[in-house]
Amino acid sequence: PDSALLAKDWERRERSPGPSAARSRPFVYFCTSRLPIPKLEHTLKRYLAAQEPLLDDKQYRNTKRIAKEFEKGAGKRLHRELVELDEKNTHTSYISDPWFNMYLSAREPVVLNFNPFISLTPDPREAYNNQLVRATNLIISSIKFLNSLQNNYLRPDIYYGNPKWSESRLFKNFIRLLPTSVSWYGAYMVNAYPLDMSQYKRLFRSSRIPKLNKDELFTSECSRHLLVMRNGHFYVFDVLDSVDNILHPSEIVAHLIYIIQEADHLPEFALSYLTTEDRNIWATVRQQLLEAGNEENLKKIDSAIFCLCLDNIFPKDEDELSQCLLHGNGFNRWFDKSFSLIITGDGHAGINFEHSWGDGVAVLRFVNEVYRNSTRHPALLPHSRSSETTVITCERLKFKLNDSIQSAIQVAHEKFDERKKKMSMKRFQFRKFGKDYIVKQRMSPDAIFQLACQITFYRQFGKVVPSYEACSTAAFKHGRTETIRPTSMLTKQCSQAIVEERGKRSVVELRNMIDECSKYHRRLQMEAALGNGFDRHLFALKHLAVSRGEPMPDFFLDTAYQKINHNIISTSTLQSPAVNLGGFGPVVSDGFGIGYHVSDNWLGCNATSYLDEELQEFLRCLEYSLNDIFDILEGRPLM
Ligand SMILES: *[C@@H]1O[C@H](CO)[C@@H](O)[C@H](O)[C@H]1NC(C)=O
Ligand SMILES: *[C@@H]1O[C@H](CO)[C@@H](O)[C@H](O)[C@H]1NC(C)=O
Ligand SMILES: CC(=O)N[C@H]1CO[C@H](CO)[C@@H](O)[C@@H]1O
Repeated sequence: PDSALLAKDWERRERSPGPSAARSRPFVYFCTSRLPIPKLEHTLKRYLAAQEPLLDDKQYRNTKRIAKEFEKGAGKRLHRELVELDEKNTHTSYISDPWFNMYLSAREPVVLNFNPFISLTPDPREAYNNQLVRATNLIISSIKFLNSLQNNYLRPDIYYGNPKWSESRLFKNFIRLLPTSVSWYGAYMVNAYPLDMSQYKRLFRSSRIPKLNKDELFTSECSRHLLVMRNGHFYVFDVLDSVDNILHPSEIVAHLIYIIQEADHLPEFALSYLTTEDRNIWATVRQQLLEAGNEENLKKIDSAIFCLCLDNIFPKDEDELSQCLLHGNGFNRWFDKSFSLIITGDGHAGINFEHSWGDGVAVLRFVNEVYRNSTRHPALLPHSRSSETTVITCERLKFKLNDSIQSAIQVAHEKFDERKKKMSMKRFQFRKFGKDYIVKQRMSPDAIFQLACQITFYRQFGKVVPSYEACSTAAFKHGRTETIRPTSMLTKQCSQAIVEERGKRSVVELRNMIDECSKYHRRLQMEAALGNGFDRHLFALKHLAVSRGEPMPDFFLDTAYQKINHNIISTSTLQSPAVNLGGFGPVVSDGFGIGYHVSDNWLGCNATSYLDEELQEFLRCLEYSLNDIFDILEGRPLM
C-alpha cells in the first residue's frame, strides 16, 4: 500500500536511520487529527436515544429531565472546563488520561476481567506448527518488528478493512482525487485510514506494576532479554546483542530446548499466581517480595522485551485452546506483561495482553505483521538442528520466598482456580451465510450480527439490556476506543416483531425493519469511529468532576446512568486473516463476553459467561435468530 497517498494530512519527519536499517527511508508520520469533543447537546441526545429502549416511560421521562438539568447546569460548566483543558493539551486527546486512569485504578484482577486474547491462525505448512519451530520463528519476527519500530521503519499504521479494494489502483485514484480536506474521510469510508501509533511505545519491554490504589506502567529503554516461562519457572536470555543484532535462530532454539529440559517439574510455589490477584493484594505482596531481596529478578521480568510462555498444554479442542489463551492454568503466565506470546505443546500460538497500555487494533497490527513475516520468511526450518556449539547464557530466576509470601501465593492459587472454574467459554459457528451474502443484501455484516444478539437476548429473557460494542478511535492522535450502543428502539421493535409477532408481520415488513436497523447501526458505527459517540465524553466529564473533588452531579447518580454502564452484552470484533478470532471475559458477573467474527462465508464467536446454562441457551437462541434473519432475507415467511 502506498502510504504516501495518505500523507498529506500528516506531518512527516525523518530521523537518522538506525544501524540495522539503512536500506529504505524511514517513515515517521504523526497523526494530526485531534479527537473531537462532541457538543454536549449532541452527546445528551445520543445518550437519551440509547436509554430509551432500556427504560419504561416513567423512568425515561425522569432520565430526560435529569439530562436537561445537567445540560443547563453542572454539565455545561464541566464541558467548558473539559474543552479548555483539551485546548491546553494539544499533544494528546481528552480521553487519554481518564482512560489510563480508569484501567490503572481498577482493583479487580487483570486476568478474566481485562486481558483479552487473540488466537493466531496455524502456519499453513503443518511442519512449522511444531512448538519449538513456531516459537523461534515468532520470536524472530517479533524482534524484527521491534527493530523496525525502534528505527522508525515501520510504515504508518493503516487500517485496511478491505485489503483487496484498498490496494487497488481504483482506490488509490479515488483517494488522490479527493480534496485534501476530505481525503481522510474518504479513506475512512473505505476502511483504509492511518492510525495513531503512540501506543506502540509500550508494546515491548513493558509491564504493569501493581501499586496500592493505582498501578503504574513501566517501560525499559533498552533491555535485550526475553522472558521465557516453562512449567511455572522463569528464564531470561539476551536475544539482541549490543548493536541490536538478533541471535541466530539455531541459538534461540538451543536456548528453548535447554529451558524445556531444565524446567521439567512444577515449582512448589508458582509466583505468577500473584498476577491473578486483586491489585491491592498483589501490590502489598510485591512490596514484600522487594523487601525480601527479589528486586533484581522482578526488574528482569518487568523489563523483558516480552514474555514467551512455552506451555505444556495440548488442548483437545478449540474451547480448551481459547481457555488456555484467556487464562491458562495460571502458573505459566505473567499477566502484567504488556503482552505474552503463548505457544501450546502442539504449536498453537496466541497472544494474551494487558489492556491498560493499548487496544486491540495496535496488537492486531503487530500480530498481522508477525504472522505474515513468520510464515513467509521463516527463520528456522523444521527439522533443522539446534546449534550444538551455542553457549547457553540462560538464567533461571530464583526467588526468595518466606512464609507470608508463600501463603499469599497459595491463596492466590486457590482463588484463581475457583474463579476460572466458574467461567465458561463456548464457541459458536453459523455457516449459512457470512459477509458476502449480507453485503449482497446491501446491509452491514456487523449490524446483522449485533441485531442477531439483540433478538437472541430478547428471545431468551424477554427484555432488552445494555450492550456494548468496542470501536477504535485510533484514527485520532492518542485515540483509544468509543462505545457503539447496539441496542436501539429499532432493534427493540425488530426483536419484538420477530420473537412475539412472528405470524402477524409480512416478510417485506420484517426485511424493512432489519434494513432500518442496519442503516442505524452503520450510522452509530461511523459516529463512534469519528469520535462522536456519547460514552467517552460523559466518562471524561465524570472523571473531571471526580478529579476536582467536586460533589458528583445528579446526572451520574441517576440509576439509569449506572444501569446503562452495566453491560450485559459486551462485544468486540477483530477481522484479519492472521487471527482465528479472540475473546475476553464477561465485563459483569451476570453478562456475556462475545468476541465475534463475520467472515466471507460464515460467522461465529467465542463467548464467555459466569452463567453456564444461560450461555448455552444464548448460543442456541443465537442460531435460531440467525436462521430467522436468513429466512427473512431469503423472502421466506417465518414459521
Ligand atoms: C517475609 O518478608 C517480608 C519482607 O521482608 C516481611 O514483611 C514479612 O514479615 C516476612 N514474613 C515472615 C513470616 O517472615
Ligand atoms: C520479514 O522477513 C524478511 C526476511 O527475513 C525481511 O527481509 C523483511 O524485512 C521482514 N519484514 C518485516 C516487516 O519485518
Ligand atoms: C481459540 C479460538 O479462536 N477459538 C475459536 C473461536 O471461535 C471461532 C469460531 O467458532 C473458532 O474458529 C475459533 O477456533
